[in-house]
Amino acid sequence: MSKERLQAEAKRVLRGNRISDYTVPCKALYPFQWNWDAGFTCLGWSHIDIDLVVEEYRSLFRGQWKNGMIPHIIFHSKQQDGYFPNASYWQSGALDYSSDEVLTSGITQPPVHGFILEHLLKRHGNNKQLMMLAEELYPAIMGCHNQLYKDRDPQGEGLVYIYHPWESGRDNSPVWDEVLERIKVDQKELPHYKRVDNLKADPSHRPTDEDYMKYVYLMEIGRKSGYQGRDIEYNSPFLVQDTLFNAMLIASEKSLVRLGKMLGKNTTATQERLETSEHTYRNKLWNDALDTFVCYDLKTSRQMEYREIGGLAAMFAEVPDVHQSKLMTRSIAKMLTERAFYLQPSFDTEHSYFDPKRYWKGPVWPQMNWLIHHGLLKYQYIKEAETVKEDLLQLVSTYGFFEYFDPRIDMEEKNHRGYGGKDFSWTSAVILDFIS
Ligand code: 9WN
Repeated sequence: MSKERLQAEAKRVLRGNRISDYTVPCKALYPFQWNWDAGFTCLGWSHIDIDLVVEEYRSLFRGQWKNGMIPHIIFHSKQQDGYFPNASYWQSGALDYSSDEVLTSGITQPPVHGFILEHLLKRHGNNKQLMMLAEELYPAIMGCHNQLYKDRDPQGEGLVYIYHPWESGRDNSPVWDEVLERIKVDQKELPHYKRVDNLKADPSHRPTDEDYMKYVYLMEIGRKSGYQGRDIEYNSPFLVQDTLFNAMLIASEKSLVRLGKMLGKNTTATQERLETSEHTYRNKLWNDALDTFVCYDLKTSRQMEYREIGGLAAMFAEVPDVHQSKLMTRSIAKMLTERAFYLQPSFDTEHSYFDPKRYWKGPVWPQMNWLIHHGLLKYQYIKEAETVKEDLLQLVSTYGFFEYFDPRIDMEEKNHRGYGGKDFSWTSAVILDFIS
């Protein structure tokens, strides 16, 4: 497909997913506004009409809680029968620190908005409307970061925890398996629920029923604790310092410092907090045997030793020192040269848990590879960054705007390698950002 055609198709997909003043990730599968999806989606809208970026962000921040949290789903639509878990399951509307304006879920997602805003400003030459948006959102994004550090960093280390796999953005990555295995739960102890995700996408690609039951169990812990505070720390068996989540937070904090300076704000406290975060991330999460950053299980006080896409995202936040970045890029470059796989798959392709079709257990995700591309550029790995970008353009132009893709270059079913939701917003958005 020519670049012009690809661009036109990407715009068609985005417009098709727009519902009044917000965008759904994919109509069939995810019919509301998702937190980090909205950020990536704005990358695409910015190449169509800046007004739509402003609207998208205003819709998202209507869902921000008074305590600062930006929930992972904003339920703008009242029609919720086709989705589980919907707003009546989360029951967060009654909390006096949730949003007064719109119903939401009770957990969050990787905090991408600081760096997305800065990227948009750079991309569009400090466009006046975007500057005004940055000024408007700066306190709200700062409020979100403040809440994370206050509520989720009990030892004041500069790393925040997540307490649900959905907060990581990589829902059923094999990284979470060992924690999930420790959870013993009987379906009868949980409120009645019925999954719908596996009716709308190929169930063999989706999380198993057993895993899903544990997701519901962890949601229950959040619900019973009002989704905040020390109860979660005591009661949740899942308490993880996630590589991706913290990398996104650090990258957004760095952007807030630079934006803050442009907007005439005092950035001293943020800079100090950043120093601690970077130092802890670089030391506590680095794994010498794997040459990458790994997540940390706060319940067992152990690293979770897997090579996967979350650790690589640290480059986007410019956390690795030069030595670490060399070691990390060596494995990225090896993979790109051997050409057995497209771009960066979500999980270690040599590990027995690697599954090229099942959700976050191996496939290639477009928005993750946008992060990898920019991470490589930040360390001057220009050739590798270009390969990642060209691979993504090729995958999407050949197979369509899917949620995620089979990473194997050599596979039998060559005509079909796009999985999950079709006509996906962040896929079209990162394509637009790459080629516009
Ligand atoms: C649960 C919307 C979201 C993404 C996540 C992705 C998937 C939902 C699900 O879809 O999560 O939030 O049902 O699996 O894992 O990263 O934000 O696109």
